[in-house]
Amino acid sequence: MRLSRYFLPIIKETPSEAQIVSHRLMLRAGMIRQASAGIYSWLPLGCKVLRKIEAIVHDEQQAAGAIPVLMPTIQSADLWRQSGRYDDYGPEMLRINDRHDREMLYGPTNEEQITEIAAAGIRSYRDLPKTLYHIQWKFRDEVRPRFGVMRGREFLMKDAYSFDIDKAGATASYNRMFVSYLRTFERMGLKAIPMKADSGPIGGDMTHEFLILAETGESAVFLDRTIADLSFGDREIDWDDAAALQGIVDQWTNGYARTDETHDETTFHAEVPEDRRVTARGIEVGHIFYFGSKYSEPLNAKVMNPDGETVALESGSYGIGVSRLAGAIIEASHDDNGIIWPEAVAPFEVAVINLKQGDAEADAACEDLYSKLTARGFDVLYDDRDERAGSKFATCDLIGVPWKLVVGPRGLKNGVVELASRRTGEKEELAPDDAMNRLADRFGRA
Ligand code: P5A
Repeated sequence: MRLSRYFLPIIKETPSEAQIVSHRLMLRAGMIRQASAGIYSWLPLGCKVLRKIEAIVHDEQQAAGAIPVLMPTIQSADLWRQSGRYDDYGPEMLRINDRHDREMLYGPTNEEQITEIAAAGIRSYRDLPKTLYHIQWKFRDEVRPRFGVMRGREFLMKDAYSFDIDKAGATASYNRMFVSYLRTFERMGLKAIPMKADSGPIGGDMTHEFLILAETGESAVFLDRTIADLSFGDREIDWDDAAALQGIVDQWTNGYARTDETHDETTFHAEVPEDRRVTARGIEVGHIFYFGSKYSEPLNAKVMNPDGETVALESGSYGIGVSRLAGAIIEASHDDNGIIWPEAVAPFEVAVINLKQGDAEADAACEDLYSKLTARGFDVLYDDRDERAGSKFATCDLIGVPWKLVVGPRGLKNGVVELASRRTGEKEELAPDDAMNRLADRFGRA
């Protein structure tokens, strides 16, 4: 993308309405624009990040065996009456009447909708297990929408739903999602720690929240440092090996890690030696639930088991805050100059910065780098504007591009360009081809 042709409405002054750094930076970097309280338009830069986050989520969901679907945002109130949640949900639910005065609602979640689909389409235990998911907008009329996309009213969620014949099967499905979340967040450059949580309006008795530690997080968290130090790495996974999956889940859940809703100070002190006790704040980026037949029973999602008995499906649901993640990643990764995107979700992977636009040699070298990097599969931002170098650097740092290739007449005389890392600030002078190869090695795009 040539910056001269892009739409990047950067704001110079710090927006006064934004209380936390991610909200300030998303507004300043021209990623989002508020449409009304808790509702945002995603401008090109923000939209690109959202799509990259979604792509990782899709990839990891499908790797774990979940099947993509797409359910509507508007749902019928009748379904929610059957589950009993129409009244339970309270004022957070946006209720709508259509022209025939039929009661509808803008979905805050989709347990009822998917259970109706399962009831119609799953006939026997032979059709199981199944996990279906989608990435779709939700609406919750939050009392205090705040912190930009972190607590919005309209927000993008990945929600998956599993269906099994019995509790053992449902536990295996739960564990599969648990492990898939460890991989998903790590791929985004995040450390998300699973914690014992409260199930709230979704229900059920087994539930974990995945939180990333950040001072601005809305939840107080209490954990054993050993859990924060775990990482998934590049272990091989056999998604059909229930025992192996259970082993991984145990590794993450055997130690103390709880949110304020389930925290118990006495147990915390008894289980965790003082030097390993961490009390911090966290941002909830995912939440998974096992709730058995809470929805399948009232919505009549029942099938025959191998013994010929009719039983209600065993279910769980699994959420990821896709739009919240854009803000959460910034909370976890920024400095005084702006955002520092992890490479996996960066809107642009490398910026080509022309120090002297209009200089024939510099222009030609930049064009060459831009087209070759693009051809090698890179997402490149070419700053071809007629601006001061300082202003180009400031923009590039604000929007968080992980790598800069700085091209100017002086370097070109010596046959070099400068490759600079946004994260470490390290700079290196290299021949243009070597700089491109260095990037290709790093991104695995040889
Ligand atoms: C799980 C999937 C559910 O709704 N039903 C379907 C279950 N869980 S949840 O915890 O309520 O939400 C899942 C994730 O969505 C994000 N989230 C939000 N993001 C932005 N603004 C909000 N107002 C908001 N509410 C929830 C969180 O990341 C949460 O973990």
